Parts: sequence; structure tokens; C-alpha cells
Amino acid sequence: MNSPFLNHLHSPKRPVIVFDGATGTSLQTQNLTAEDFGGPEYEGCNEYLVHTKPEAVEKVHRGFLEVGADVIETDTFGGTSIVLAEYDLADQAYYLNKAAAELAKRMAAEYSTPEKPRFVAGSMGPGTKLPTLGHIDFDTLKNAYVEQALGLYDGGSDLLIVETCQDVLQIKAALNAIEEVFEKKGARLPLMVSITMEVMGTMLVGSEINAALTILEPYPIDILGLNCATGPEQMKEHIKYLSECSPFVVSCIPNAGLPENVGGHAHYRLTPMELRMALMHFIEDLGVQIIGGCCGTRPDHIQQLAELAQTLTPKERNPKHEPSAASIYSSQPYEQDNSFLIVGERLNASGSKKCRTMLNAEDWDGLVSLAKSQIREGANVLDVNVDYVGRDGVRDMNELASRLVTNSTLPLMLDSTEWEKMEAGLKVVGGKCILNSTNYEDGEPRFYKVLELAKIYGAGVVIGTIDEDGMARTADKKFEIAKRAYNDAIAYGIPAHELFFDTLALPISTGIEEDRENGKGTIESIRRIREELPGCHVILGVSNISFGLNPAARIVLNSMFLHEAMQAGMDAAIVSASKILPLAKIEPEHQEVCRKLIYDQREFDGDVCTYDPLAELTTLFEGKTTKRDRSQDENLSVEERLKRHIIDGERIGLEEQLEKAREKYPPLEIINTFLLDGMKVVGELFGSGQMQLPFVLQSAQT
Ligand code: THG
Repeated sequence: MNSPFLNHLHSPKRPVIVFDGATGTSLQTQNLTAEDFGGPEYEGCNEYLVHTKPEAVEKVHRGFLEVGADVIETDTFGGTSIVLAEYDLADQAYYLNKAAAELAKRMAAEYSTPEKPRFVAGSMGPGTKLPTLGHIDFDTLKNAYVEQALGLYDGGSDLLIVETCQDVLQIKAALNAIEEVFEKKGARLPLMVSITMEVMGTMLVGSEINAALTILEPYPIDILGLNCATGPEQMKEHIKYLSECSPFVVSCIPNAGLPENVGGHAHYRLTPMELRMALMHFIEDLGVQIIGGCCGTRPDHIQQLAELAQTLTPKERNPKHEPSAASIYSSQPYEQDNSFLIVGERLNASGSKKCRTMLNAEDWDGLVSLAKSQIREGANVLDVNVDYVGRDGVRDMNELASRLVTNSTLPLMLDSTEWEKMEAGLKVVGGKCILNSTNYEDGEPRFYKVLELAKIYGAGVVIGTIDEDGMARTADKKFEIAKRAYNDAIAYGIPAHELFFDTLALPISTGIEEDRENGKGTIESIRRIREELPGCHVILGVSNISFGLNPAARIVLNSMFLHEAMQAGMDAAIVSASKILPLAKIEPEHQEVCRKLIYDQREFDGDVCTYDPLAELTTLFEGKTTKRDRSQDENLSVEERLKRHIIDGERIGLEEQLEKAREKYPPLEIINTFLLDGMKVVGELFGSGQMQLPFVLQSAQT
């Protein structure tokens, strides 16, 4: 992209760039009449002024250009047809946006010199409806933004700013709209996103700053920062986060302090000098490169900022970004220390009868509560699958995902064999999703279709090792497909850290000869992916491995397989979080049999099999249930039992033991000796990789 604005922004002297101040505040001081607005029915529609009284808008721009603003924003904050419809001006949207950009460009040109070029940012505000809360659907909002962006583009804007963002899904709609316009025009403009963090410390829909960054990181934007709602003081922590973690230029456009209610009007107290001092710190210490003013900032505020900008160079930043998914509320790093990304499997209509029954009854509350129970069990991400023959999957995904999005603090993995259902989810989920999955089974078009969705909506993607010849069974074939997909995806523009390879855990529980090496093949392929395809992730749907075995045996075999796969380099798994045991809780004999089953270490005497770990496992678990065997506990002393309760993270029955212990010991001694002894063991198990973090947390909570 050949952009004078970007050339200026990234020029070696790294100038601090100053945006203008409040448009509304400046218009108010002109005491405009109903007639100025084109009649009483249009009073308050600032965007219409570019048509009815352009001098008023020119005056605002001049005010800021005079005092040294580098960038002025078009008078189009509420310029989508959706907002303009409130004044019956919906059909004027394209025209008003174009006119506003042309007007601003004239002003900017008038004040531009070779030493001090001036630029126009086409302003795209949030509108009045929040898509995450269902006030408006994604496509309607996106189409309105297409029209606005087209007008701003055609009017000659130097960059576009999606600003005062309150809802992450709204930002995605705007960015998708803008990309569509760029595609149509065959050229791009620089892009800035400015989000609004409310006084309570999140965006209006509840997003923390880490969620916002995770969600926006995949998009081709240039600048990400904050504007509106508060003064600089309340923005400080968020700006610091962006400074440390955001790959984009950081902007900060605060109000002149927190609004105070004075005589029924918002009053902004910060003086120009106070605003200057606050932003000086952000530039010098946090590397902010773009500053400006929002509500309550007048030309005298901007004058101070323009003076400040001349004397400062933003501090160098070395942002460190952690690849993550996100709910609308917070982000969830893909990589877990000493553990794996736990993807809860139970919201799956094709894999679980319970889920299927609820879906068929359209028991949405029941499904949401299934989601919540998985959050409590320690899942990090929720797999969501509504594939069910005979139902309208697009509608089901829309219904379910739109409920999960506000009810789940965890990111969603949209699981379907049909991309239409994935897209239905993406259109209601403001968080950053993972798409599960794509492969070459139906050829390259379908493979790329899912990648396209990942790119458009900013998502991670699971790639199964399946190609035109079907499901890969050997380690070589699995690796070969993974390598092909790795190269294809990266060439397409999806970075390695957004790829999760699924080398397919197939049953080793059938006794059929050709299934015997399924476990070995999967584990071997994981090792090769880890060695040869840098930066990607490996995921498995672990439960497949034990299909058909009794539930108690499944838990043990699944857990052992999980452990072996992790050793080989798997870092994510689709599991039932409550049904995974840490190695320390599996008897050594059971571990041994499972290992032999996974690696097919049968023993033969000639052609005769003399030892079959599958038969052995089946025998070992004959008649066993998944209820915990407490018979051995009978002989333990109360001291030992307390310790066990902590190690097992088992709260049930703990109080009874505590009461007994209190007959012998003072409370503090119980804590310091027996309970902490248990935590010490937990620490050792964690350190040696035998216990994963969720179990450690369970123990600590107990
Ligand atoms: N890889 C990827 N995605 C996947 C899988 C995979 N998604 C689907 C599946 N495999 C993982 N999900 C499940 C969900 C449930 C079960 C297994 C895997 C399961 N269900 C119980 C059973 O089969 O016994 C039934 C429970 C019930 O009916 O209530 O175990 O491999 N990328």
C-alpha cells in the first residue's frame, strides 16, 4: 500500500501524530439553530450538517488545524444508514460520508505544507446497536458499514478509523466491511481501531483489554488504541497492556477527564495542560505514538498536544504477543505451562446422546448449563457441534452460539463438517474462535473455504490429516498431509501459531488387526510434526481411542494416551475434562498395560499371541465402574486421609476428617502439617509433569 499517512507514521524520526478534538463539543459552541440542521426534524444530526451547513463543520476542522492537529476526523461518527434512519436519512448515507470526507480533505489540503502534512481519517462510529446483544445482526451491520466505508473512501480519506468501539462483534463487522470495500477498489487504506474502555475497566459488552487485543490481532490493521469514556488516568493500565503486547501502533485519545454531571450536562474538567502532562507520560514511558482528544477537548487542548508532539519521540516498544483464543470477556492462551489446552467435548450433538436430546428439544438453557458445567470442570475452550441429520444446522448454531457467547467465559471451538455452520457461529461470536476442522477430503476448495473463514473472522483452525484418499493411518501419511497443509495455510496467510494439526486418534480398542497400530501411528506423527513444522499446535480428540471399552477402562486408557501424546508434543486435546486422570492416580499395572496397548506390544510365540494388552485391559476392568474405589481408604489414619483429600482435590468427606483431626490437633497445626504436606506432594507431581494445572488448582481450592 502506498500511503503518505503510513510513510509519515513509520518515518525514521517516528513522529508523534496528533488527532483533533471533540467534534460535538466544538459544534455546540456555535449555538446552531434548527434551521442550520435543515429543520427541526434533523436537529442533533451532526452528520447532516455537511449538507445543510458545511461552514459549521469547516469551522470545527479549521479550529483544530489552526492549532496544529495532524489528523482531522470526518463528521461521520453516526454516519451509517442505521443511525441516519433515526432522522429518516438512511438513503443519504453514501452521499453524506463522501461529502464529509471531501470537505475534510479540502480543509486538510489548505493547511498542509511539505513539512507538516495534514491527513483525514474517515470516522466510523459504533452506531446505536450492539450485535453481541442481538440488537442487530452481523450482515445488516456489515452492509451498513460497507456503504459508509465506500463513501469515506470515495471522498478521499487518508485512513479509516473504526472508533469508540463498544462491542467486539461490531468491530469485526466494520473490519469485514472495510476489507470488502478494499477488495472492490483494488487498493487499501491504513486502518485504525479505537476501542472504548468504560469506567468499570472493560468494554461495554464486558471485554477486557486482553480479549480485545486477541480478537483484533489477526486483522490487517495498523493502529490500535483507546478513545472516549474516561480521561487518561483510567486508561493507563489498558494503554500499558497494549504497549507491552500489541503488535500495532498504540493510540490514546481520551476525554478531558471523566465526565461530571454539572447542572444536567456532562462537564469535562481536565485542563489543556493536565491533558498534555498525562499524555506526555504515555509517549515517553509507554511508546504511544498517536494522541488526540475525545469528549470535552477543545482546540486549546489540541494546541498543547501539538506542542508536546514536536518535542517527543515515542519510547521504543518490544511487544510480546501470546497466541490465544478469546471469549468476548477474556483471552485464553493456546499454550499451557506443563499442561495442554483442554477443549471440553460435551457440547457435541454428534458425539453425545445427552446433547443430542437437548438439541432436539431445543433446550437451549440445558445446553448453556452443559457449557457452564464444563467451565467448572476446568475446560479452557468449549467445542460446539450441532451436526445432527434432519435439523437446520445453520439455525441451530446461530441459536446456540449466540447464547453461549454471553454465557461462556471461555472461547468457542466451532465444530462442524459444514463450513456454513461455522460461519453461522462466527457471525454471532465476538470472541476469537477456533474452527474445527478442515482437511483435503473433499479437495482443495473446501480446504481453503475454512481457511478463508479463519482469515475473514480472525480465528484459529484445526486441520485433520485427511486427504483426497481418505483418512491417513500411518505416521508417514499423517505427517505428509500435515506438511502439505502447513505449507498451504502459511502461503494463504494463516500464521503457523493459528494452526492445530489433528493427526486423528482412532480406536485401538476393537481388536481388529489393522487398528492395532493406530495409537503408535498417531503418536509417531505428533513427534514428527513437532520436529519439522515449527510454531504450530497439535490437537487430538482423545476419546476416540477407547471406543467401545467399558467406561472405567476408557478413562484410564484415554488418560494414558493423553499422557503419551503430550510427551510426543501434543499441546491441545478435546476431552471430557472431568474424566481425565493424572498419571499419579493410575495404578502402575494399569499404566503398563495401557502403554503396551498404545504401542501394540503384543507378545507372540510363533503365530500364537501369548500376551494381548487389549485382552488384559478388558479383564482388569471387567465389572469395574467409574465410582472411586474407597475400600483402601478404610485403613488410612486421619492424618493420611487429610493429605489424600488435598492430593486428590476431593472435597467430599473432607469436613468429617477435619472434625476428627480437631480432636487431636489445633487448627493451625492441621493446616501447616497435613494439608500442606498434601500440597507439597501436589507440587512435586506438578513439577515432574505427572499432574496438570487444572488438578493442581482443584487441590489448592480444596
Ligand atoms: N478431532 C477433532 N474434532 C473432534 C474429534 C476429533 N470432534 C468430535 C470428536 N472427535 C470429539 N468429541 C467427542 C465427544 C463425545 C465423545 C467423544 C468425542 C464421547 N461420547 C460418549 C461415547 O461415545 O461414549 C457418548 C456420551 C453420550 O452419549 O452422552 O465419548 O477426533 N478435531
